[in-house]
Amino acid sequence: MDHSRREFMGGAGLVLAGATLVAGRGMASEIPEAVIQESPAMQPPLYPKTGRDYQPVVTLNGWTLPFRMKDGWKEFHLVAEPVVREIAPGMKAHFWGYNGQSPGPTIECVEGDKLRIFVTNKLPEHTTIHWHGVMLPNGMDGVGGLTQPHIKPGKTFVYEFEARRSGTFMYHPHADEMVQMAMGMMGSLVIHPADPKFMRVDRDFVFVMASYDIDPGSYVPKVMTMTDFNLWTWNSRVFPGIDPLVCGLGDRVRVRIGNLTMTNHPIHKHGAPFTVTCTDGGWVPETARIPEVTTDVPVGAMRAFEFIADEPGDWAFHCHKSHHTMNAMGHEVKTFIGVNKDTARKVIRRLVPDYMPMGSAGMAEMGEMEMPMPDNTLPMMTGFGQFGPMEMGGMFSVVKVREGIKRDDYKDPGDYKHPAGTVAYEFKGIVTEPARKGPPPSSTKTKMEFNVIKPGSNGPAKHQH
Ligand SMILES: [Cu+2]
Repeated sequence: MDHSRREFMGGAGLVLAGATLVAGRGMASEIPEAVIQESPAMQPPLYPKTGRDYQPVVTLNGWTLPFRMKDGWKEFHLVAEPVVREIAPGMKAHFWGYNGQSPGPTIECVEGDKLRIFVTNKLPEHTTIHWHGVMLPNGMDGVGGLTQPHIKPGKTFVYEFEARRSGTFMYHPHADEMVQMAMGMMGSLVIHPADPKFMRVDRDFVFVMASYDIDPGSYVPKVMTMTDFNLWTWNSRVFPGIDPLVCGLGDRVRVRIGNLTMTNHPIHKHGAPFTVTCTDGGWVPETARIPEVTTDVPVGAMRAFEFIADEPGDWAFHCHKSHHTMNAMGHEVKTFIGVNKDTARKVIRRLVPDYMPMGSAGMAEMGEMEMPMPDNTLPMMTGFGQFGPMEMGGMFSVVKVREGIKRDDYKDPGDYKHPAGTVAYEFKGIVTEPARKGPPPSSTKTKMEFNVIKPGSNGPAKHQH
């Protein structure tokens, strides 16, 4: 590998000539075909037809890049290019990505594989690819200016390295990095263990977390946003556009998560606890693993956790920062809890004629009604379950555990059919007033001026202070 690498990196921009040197074949076959994916639908796991055995991953709303074997090398072709990504039905974003989508396709290989990854730049500016967390020769690390010349628009570079260490990794540009990542350029890289039996699971899901700032009604992310993002995505999708994680009862399941947002995400799963088995640095020794229901994924980190899907149901799975399970429009909405809507409407409509005050009894009404919205905008709180509005958005999905799901079946099995007597229900008896010292807070006279609207009372509050 060392001498061929020297040939490849011998001259800036001469990588294609290098490829010819090694292969000695016609140009037509020098570069593997760049497979393009136009659909945001989850593609079935790609079982290896050649090379060593592994349990392939499933990329939420994504796909695995096919490779070809050539003279002992696994060859891939990534194309950095402008793409259109459906964030959820009803909203598309104009991103930069790889091979037709953002994030780019997942790259899968096995510990010990020799990888040759061709990267063609079809962006209007230069780029590179950094293989985040992967141990490789320094000159393959993809840091523009530091370890390689930038890949200019129209050029193709070649990265070559041996997959030395199994685990979950990511790839992203290390060139105009803030802009290119704000535009959606990233992907997952999974190196499977050399021993196909080591840590093998029945289902292995992977996604990267990314945040975007897209104004309601627009299509292109604001690339200079540093912290105040308004779309919190898994594989550049938000709820209800994120695939459910479909599991057969009793399956051993792994979920691999990479974080390329600018903040941490406490990832929480309802139902069976899980154990983080792999971090950025490698597999966690068994004695160091702790059972959890929430694990924090720091910025720039990868975590893989495992659980046994031993309880059927529709188990919520989400980031526990509650503003990360909402879509855009949340920031400008003021708090109206306790405000008299009629008074507020009259006052504000003098300035904004079609103003509609909301949220005087909480924001749940937003989950139920269809508000007029700009084109290409998702409701802040949305999604319907079998019992009503779910009032979610952003980083939210559902782990769907069912009996009798076939091995490679990832189709949404629909709503969970709860056994009789196992769903929370309304109490129909007589409810006594809670025992407390003194009158309830809503009827307490205070010096502060405010109107309280009691639940169920329409119009002006009865108590005017
Ligand atoms: Cu979060």
